[in-house]
Amino acid sequence: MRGRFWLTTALLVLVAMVGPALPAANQKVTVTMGEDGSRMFFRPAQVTLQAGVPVEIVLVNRGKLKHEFMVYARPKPGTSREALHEWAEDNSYFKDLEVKVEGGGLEVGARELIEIELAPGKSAEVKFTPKKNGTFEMACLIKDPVDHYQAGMKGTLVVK
Ligand SMILES: [Cu+2]
Repeated sequence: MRGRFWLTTALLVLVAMVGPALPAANQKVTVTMGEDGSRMFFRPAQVTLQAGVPVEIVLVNRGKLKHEFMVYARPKPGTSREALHEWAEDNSYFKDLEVKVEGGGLEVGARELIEIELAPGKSAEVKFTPKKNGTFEMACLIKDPVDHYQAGMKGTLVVK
């Protein structure tokens, strides 16, 4: 028992020492969605990814409402809220990308997957390799029972 304890400890120390120095083989980010009083959120509201490196985004819906995850080019100034959903679909970051979604009992692999919806309490893993660099908007554009976007469900996704 004692030997195993020390072996485990030694391994953990080794991983702690070597880990940060190694180049990231892939990226993993958790984004939580939910409501906080009358506000709704993505946490964190800013996510930074490295282009060309496979990423796994774990989406967790901690709320009592259904939420969705969309990523798209920042809307042109003057884009109305009414026009935003169409803008988001037309300018989706996932266009021409192979995106795989696992979780909540569903597994989908799709090109041009535009929105990922999550029922309350569910989580999903979204896997893709970012290609385009830049600053993008992430949002939930659901309007039931109020406008989630206006309640604060928007954030920034940066690809470097
Ligand atoms: Cu939402």
